[in-house]
Amino acid sequence: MITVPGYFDRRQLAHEPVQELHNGGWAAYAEKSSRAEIIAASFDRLNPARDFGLEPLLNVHDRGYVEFLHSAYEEWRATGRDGDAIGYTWPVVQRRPLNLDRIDAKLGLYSYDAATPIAEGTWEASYWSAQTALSALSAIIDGEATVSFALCRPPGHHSGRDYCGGYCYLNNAAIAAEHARRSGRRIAILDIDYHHGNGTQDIFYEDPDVLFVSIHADPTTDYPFFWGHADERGAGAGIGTTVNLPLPRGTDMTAYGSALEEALDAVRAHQADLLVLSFGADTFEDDPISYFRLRQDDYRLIGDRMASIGLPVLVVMEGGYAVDDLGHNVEALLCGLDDHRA
Ligand code: Q9C
Ligand code: ZN
Repeated sequence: MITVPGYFDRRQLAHEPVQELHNGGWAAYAEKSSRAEIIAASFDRLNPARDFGLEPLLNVHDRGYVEFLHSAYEEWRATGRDGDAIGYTWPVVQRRPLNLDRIDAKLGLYSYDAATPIAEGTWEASYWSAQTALSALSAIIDGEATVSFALCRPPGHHSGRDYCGGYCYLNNAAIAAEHARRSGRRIAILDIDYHHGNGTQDIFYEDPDVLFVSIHADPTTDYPFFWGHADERGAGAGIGTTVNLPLPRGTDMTAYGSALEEALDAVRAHQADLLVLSFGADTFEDDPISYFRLRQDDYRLIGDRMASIGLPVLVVMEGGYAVDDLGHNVEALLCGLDDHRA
C-alpha cells in the first residue's frame, strides 16, 4: 500500500499518439496512457491537480514554443493531413531566425527527434502533467508532506526551453524545480530515468543554484546520444552543478548502487533543501526499450538510500515501458522512500 500522497489529473490521458518511428519503421507508441492508469491503480486515492496557470510554465519554456505546442495539431490538420503532427526537417546547419509560419518548419524548429508526435490531446495532457507536478510540489512547500508523488504523463525530462523530444513536451521536473526555487528553496534534481535527461540539463546548464545529477545509460550506445556524457559538467557560472554518471548496458543493482551513492554525495554537497527526483522505471530488467537489469526489490533499496539523506523529495514520473510491472515498481520506490521516515 502506498502512503505517499500522489497527484494526477485524468486530462493527462488525452495524449495518445498512434505510432512512432522506431528502428526505421513505424511502431506502436510506447508512451501510452495505460502507463498512467496502471500506476494510478496502485494508489487508494489520488489528489486532483490544481491549476497554477501558464506562468510557472513560462518561467521555464519559451513563449513561442508554448504557443506552438498549443496550436501545432490544429495547424497540421489544417493542411489537410491525417494523423499526428511529426517533424521531418531539422535545421542542423546555418540556423537563423526566419520566422517561418509553415507547420512543417515549426515542427523542425521546436523538436529534435521523430519520437515525439503531437496528437489531438497533446497540449491538454502536457498542460495537466505540468500542473500535476506543481500540485505535488505544493504539498511539500505547504508543509503537508515530506515525500510527494507527481504521476506525470507525458513525461518531461527530454524537453528543453524551446523543444520537445523523447516523448516529452513540457519539462515537469524543471517547472516544479523553478517554481520551488522562486519560493526560496535550494534545489537538487536527481534524474534516474534510463535515458539522460538532456532537456533538464540544458535548462539549468549555466545555473549555479540548481544542481542536476543524472544516472543513465551511456549515450555512446543509447538515446539521446548527443548529451549525457561524463565530461558535460555545466557552463559559465554553472560549471560543476551538472553531474553525469553514465553506466553501460547490462548494469545491475551492484554497479547502480555505487553510482547512486556518488550521486547522493553530490546532492549532499550542494546543501539542497529539496530534492526533485526524476524517476523513470525504464531501468527495470524487463523494460522493452532499455537495457539495465534492476529488479522490483531494487527500487525499494533506491528509495531507501534516497530517504537516508533526509531531504523532502518530490518524485516526478518520467519513463518506464514495462506497463504490467510499472505500478509495482513505482510502489516499491515510494515504499522505500517512505519507510525510512516512519
Ligand atoms: N524507439 C523517456 O523515457 N526512443 N523517453 C527513440 C527508438 C526514444 C524515452 C526511438 C526514447 C525516449 C521519458
Ligand atoms: Zn527513459
